[in-house]
Amino acid sequence: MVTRRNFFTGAAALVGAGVVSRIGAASLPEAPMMSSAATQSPLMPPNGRPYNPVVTLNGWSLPWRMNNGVKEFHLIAEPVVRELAPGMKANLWGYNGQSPGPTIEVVEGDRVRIFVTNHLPEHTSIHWHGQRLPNGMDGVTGLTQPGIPVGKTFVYEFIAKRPGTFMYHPHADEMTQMAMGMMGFWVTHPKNPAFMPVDRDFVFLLNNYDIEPGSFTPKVNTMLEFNLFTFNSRVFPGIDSMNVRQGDRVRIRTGNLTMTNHPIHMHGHEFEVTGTDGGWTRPESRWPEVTTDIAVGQMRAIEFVATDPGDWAFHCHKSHHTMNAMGHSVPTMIGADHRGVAQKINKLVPDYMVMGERGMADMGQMEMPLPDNTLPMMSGQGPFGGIEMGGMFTVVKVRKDQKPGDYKDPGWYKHPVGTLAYEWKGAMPEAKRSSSGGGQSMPSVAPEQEIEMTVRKPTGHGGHH
Ligand SMILES: [Cu+2]
Repeated sequence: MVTRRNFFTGAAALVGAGVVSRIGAASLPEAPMMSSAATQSPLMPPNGRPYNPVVTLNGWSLPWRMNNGVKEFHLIAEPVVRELAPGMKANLWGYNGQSPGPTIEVVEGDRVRIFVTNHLPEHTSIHWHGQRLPNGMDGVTGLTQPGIPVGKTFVYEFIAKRPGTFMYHPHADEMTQMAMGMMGFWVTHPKNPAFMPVDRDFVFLLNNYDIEPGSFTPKVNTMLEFNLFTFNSRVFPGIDSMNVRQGDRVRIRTGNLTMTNHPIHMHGHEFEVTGTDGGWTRPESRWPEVTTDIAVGQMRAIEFVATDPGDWAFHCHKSHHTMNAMGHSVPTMIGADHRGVAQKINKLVPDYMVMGERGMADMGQMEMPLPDNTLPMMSGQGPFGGIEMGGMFTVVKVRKDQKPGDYKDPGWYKHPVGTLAYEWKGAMPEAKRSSSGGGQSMPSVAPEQEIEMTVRKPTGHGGHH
């Protein structure tokens, strides 16, 4: 899926010759491009010091070249089309063909040189979030450098001093550029590969978009009312599962570049926060959790031993963040009796559908026609029916027979006999209810009673109610 773009045939005329000669390179390193949004196999280091590579969820790691002992990377900031899930594409800005950009993996002590070519319609820069580096390499437009002009290439060079978990993003017109998806992951591996070893090491970024159903480009001025909450610019059911072998020690690293915090929750296992963007946590500072809240701008590395086979949900615990674009502004109808009402409304609004009188679950298979480029609010089929989730949701699949180094989806879990919730088919005991006289029970309303209600045709988006 990686294609290579030769700079002497493509954008050579755009490259500032002065920049290249200043660092003495004969040419720019080639810039590999990615055409797929699928999770790519880990990039085994072909040269340099050895390390245990990470796996980027629905992403990839950027190949490099060695030039006199310096690891050279080439990022191209450019408009991209990102598939958010099958059925929905978005016009985003990113790097080397995708958004987020590729993960950069280096080893503690590496001298790193990153060429950044700007193919966006406005200036940009890259800030290397969390890194120890010379101040002039910090990438803050106006403060430590001028913005990289359209068509130009800048060079960042520093020694990756501290091992750990980092990210990169522009520090130039940030509101627009981050709302459009400009971001990427960075891992500096320890020079001793035996330091805090794990069997699987997954990375991804949390991001959010406001894309009107039927349109393709995020609204960049949105401050709070986002309608798509993503892991690495994918929404469920478009997010790959994280597939591990029973007994594996698993690390999952996440960074938050949305506009709100996300309590990330894992089923079936306890984990510990072993690292932040500030470094590894001291072992005596850790405690067990099943949910960890990640604030805006923070990164967290969590670790657990995958002891229990199964398909374990892994998701943000804010319930609106496990929904997709449609439906956030549908009025609540639970408990309202619609009989007769829909027919009356249909005379005025022919395509009106009554939704939600028994809850919202049937919206997973909502039959209201969707605009062309959007997703139902809750979807994804599991072995037992609709999963009724969207957004920031995926599954950690723990399997006895998942081979080391194999990241392929093993399919749905087959539950051993006697380990599955089942329907009770025996006699039902008489329910004992306390009689009224105090308490907060709601008076019941007979269906034939008049209920006054206002009805609004659901719109795609327009705020929460
Ligand atoms: Cu969330």
